[in-house]
Amino acid sequence: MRVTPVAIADPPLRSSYGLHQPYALRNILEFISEDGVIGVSETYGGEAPMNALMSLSEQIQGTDPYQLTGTLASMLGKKGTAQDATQTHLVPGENPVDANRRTYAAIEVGCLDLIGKTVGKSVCDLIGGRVRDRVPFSAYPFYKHAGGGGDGDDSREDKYGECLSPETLVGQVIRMREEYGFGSIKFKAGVLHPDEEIETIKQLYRELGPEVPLRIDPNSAWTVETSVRVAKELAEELGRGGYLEDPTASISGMAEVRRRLLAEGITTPLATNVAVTCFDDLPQAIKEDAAQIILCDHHYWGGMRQVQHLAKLCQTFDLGLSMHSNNHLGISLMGMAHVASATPHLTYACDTHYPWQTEEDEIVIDGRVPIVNGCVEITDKPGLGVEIDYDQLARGHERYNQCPYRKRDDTAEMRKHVDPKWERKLPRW
Ligand code: GKR
Ligand code: MG
Repeated sequence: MRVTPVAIADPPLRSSYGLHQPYALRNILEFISEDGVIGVSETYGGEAPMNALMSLSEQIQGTDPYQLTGTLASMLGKKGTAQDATQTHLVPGENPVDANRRTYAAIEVGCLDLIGKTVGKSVCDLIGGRVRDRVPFSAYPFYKHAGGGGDGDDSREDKYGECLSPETLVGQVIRMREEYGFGSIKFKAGVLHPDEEIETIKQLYRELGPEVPLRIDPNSAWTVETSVRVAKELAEELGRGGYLEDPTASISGMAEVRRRLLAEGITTPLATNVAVTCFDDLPQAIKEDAAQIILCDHHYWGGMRQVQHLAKLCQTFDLGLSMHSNNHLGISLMGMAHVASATPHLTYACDTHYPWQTEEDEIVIDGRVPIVNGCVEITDKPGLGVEIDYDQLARGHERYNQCPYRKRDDTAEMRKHVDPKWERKLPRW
């Protein structure tokens, strides 16, 4: 097993976590078989995930990738239920509760790619078979400061400019749709006053019409009161196949929002990747009707097959399923697309940060994975269908060595560039 940390330019995007650093971090894994076949995988970046993977290196040497579930399954067993350790107060990828599941997932995907490349089959066909050849993704607009990411001589073009108002956010979405053809929109909120964010959704709705589903995700920045108010004001706009994502913190907070909305006749579904992050969270969430859509992510739910188990549970309990994302490159995008392709009960387009990254940072041969008409196509290529471009990987690693970042810290970045006293306050409004 080889693990290579890379840094990829990332624009100054805002969320309730703060501000994105000029580089997002990823770890790229390679699993090399005795026959010299290489399976690849991509996961959260920086030092801690890399060390966690490297600590298993000896255990993995000589392991049969077909037996991986048995060999390393104990990593999935660790339970975590402490409320203060959920995703609410931590950036994704920094949650101790799912650390083992993240490590396991990265290994599982690499082994599946290795097996697929060895037997000449696509990963989606190894995990049950594709139910769709084109996987739909949604646009993921963010409020942002000016700049395209990267630092100094390594700065990237700023395609979208500063977007800190409803009008500029709408402009960003129009450009993204022109370039990628996205059929639905997930808007990252929790940054400006809720009235501005309501206005942003209203303007998007006016611009795009009722055929384009809209979602809004403030990452728990609102009180129950504000969440209810926003949902009421946006009942029409979010009600057309969209959803309200993690408006407030915790399973019980979400449940309270749901109760109050239903009492007022508002049925906009609530989605979550913050209040519910693992199987242990499901019993309470289902019992309290806290979320009607679960946002899966193979990177932290413990891999592709765990996502398929989650999908089955969602179907059983009449919950929708969609997919969450963090900054990523093409290997992760293909991982997401393959598991989505082999998951019948996926009821909404997945979200992806991919448009925020650039060709210059992509590490797969032939460059960026195309998103056409909002979809990623699953071909018949073996494994995940991508191979590493080693010159590009070396550049990404060099960038990692040169940049000062070793973990994601949106608060520190916010203090550096926007407000030296900034705190992540939940709820803020
Ligand atoms: O990239 O700032 C961000 C997002 O807020 C990300 O960290 C979240 O994980 O995409 C996310 C979500 O909550 O849906
Ligand atoms: Mg979210």
